[in-house]
Amino acid sequence: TPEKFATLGLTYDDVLLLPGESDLAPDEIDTTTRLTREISIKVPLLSAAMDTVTESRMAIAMARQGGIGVLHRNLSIDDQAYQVDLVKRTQTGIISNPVTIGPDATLEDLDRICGEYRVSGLPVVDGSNKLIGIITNRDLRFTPVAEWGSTKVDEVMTPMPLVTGPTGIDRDAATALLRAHKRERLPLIDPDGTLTGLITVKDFVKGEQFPNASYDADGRLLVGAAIGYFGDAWERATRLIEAGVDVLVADTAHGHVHLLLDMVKRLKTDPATKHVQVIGGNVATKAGAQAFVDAGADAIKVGVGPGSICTTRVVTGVGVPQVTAVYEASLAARPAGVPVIADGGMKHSGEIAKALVAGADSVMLGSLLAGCEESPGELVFVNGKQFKSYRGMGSLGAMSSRGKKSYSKDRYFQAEVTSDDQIVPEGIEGQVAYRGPLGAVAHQLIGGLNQSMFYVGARTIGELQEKGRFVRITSASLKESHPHGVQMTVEAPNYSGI
Ligand code: RVP
Repeated sequence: TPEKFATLGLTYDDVLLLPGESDLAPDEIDTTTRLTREISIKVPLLSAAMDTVTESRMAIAMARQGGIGVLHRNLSIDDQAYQVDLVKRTQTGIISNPVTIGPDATLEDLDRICGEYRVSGLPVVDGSNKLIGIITNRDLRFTPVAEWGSTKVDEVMTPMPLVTGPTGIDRDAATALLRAHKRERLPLIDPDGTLTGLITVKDFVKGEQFPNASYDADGRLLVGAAIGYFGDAWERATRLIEAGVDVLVADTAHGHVHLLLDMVKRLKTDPATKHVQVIGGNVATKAGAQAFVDAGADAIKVGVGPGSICTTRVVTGVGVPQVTAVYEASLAARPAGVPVIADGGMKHSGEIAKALVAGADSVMLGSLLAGCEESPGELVFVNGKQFKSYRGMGSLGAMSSRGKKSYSKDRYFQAEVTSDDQIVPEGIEGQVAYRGPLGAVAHQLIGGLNQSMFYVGARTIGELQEKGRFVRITSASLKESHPHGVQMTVEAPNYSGI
């Protein structure tokens, strides 16, 4: 019989990385990593599939920084597919499928669509998608708001002929045209006048501002989306694929479950779905990881209970300390060439390198990103300080049917209930300090990782994984690691004290 007690479980605070011989210059360090079997990203960070962390705004921001966002699934299939669509249409060199408006729409419609997609102007097309004009926010300015509901787009748009480019134009030619005509937008058309794309100056410039951005083969931002495995899960998966999702993420608290493994197998064999990358999870053992390797998953997500808002280990007594869990999973995943994602339990940047050395290829973050400008939810003021709400997907609030329908209960094996007292939560609801835009937060996280790599003497993530060695520490050492004996007077941008 197998032994009753597994090895001692270790987590981030139980270990430190040993410094190693290093002859690196800062610009030599490369954090590019494998997200899945087929997708690489330049920054090994994912934002969590949680309704207080990742909707389209966060996903866009994450991809621009070089990571990827995983859209949560606590919303209808339509809404989630729409979020995928928002990301896929955003900030690319050439928008191959631009949002458009018809001539009979009102300025009110225009204003709403521009707000939803965060764009400042739209090509105007007729019923057969022929370009007939262009309309921007500027055109709105000369019409009083009171008249927006009754004014039609074709009354104020700039009609054809416009400066346009041919479908398939290259970057240099497009830049030259925009420059020569001092235009901000260049619609692309076929010889018969059908709109096929749009280039905006803003996107061209942004491309330069975000040198690490994660793009698909068509130059669109990468995006992931969470799926379950009960009920309409298959429909959700196929609709997300239609909307252009790059990575489907099996989003469950316990992934070592036959129904889910069967779903991954089906996704990876069905001709309609097998081109999309599928991340399986969550697991915390070698056997769990092996099951996903066997099912054909393109990456495996690890973490049972480490999350900051998670009470699974307390409520159920089940879990594996995260460093051990990642290490164990990697024992099955690494030989099969399947990347590992360490999900949950990160409090500071230092844990990213620890996770990678333990065997992960990237990490998923919840609490560290929930305080960003781009996460869903309003800012709240408490005693003059700014916070944003952050809750577990297994919390009462997220699983409750009060107010909005909960779509993600099956993450925690909870059936439909008629009242909230039938729910057994595995997470809590809370708030985290407001941290400003993701750009600044990511800068600290990536900067911290770069420093880790310098200390270890690793030029690449592969070298970090190979060279990195741990020293196990005591609780006295942990105290020594944190600032001690000093009252902090200034808040550091990368240190929370907890
Ligand atoms: P953290 O980064 O420590 O805040 O953890 C985020 C992770 O916690 C998520 O990616 C998810 O795996 C897990 N989670 C989300 N909800 C809950 C819960 O309610 N227990 N746990």
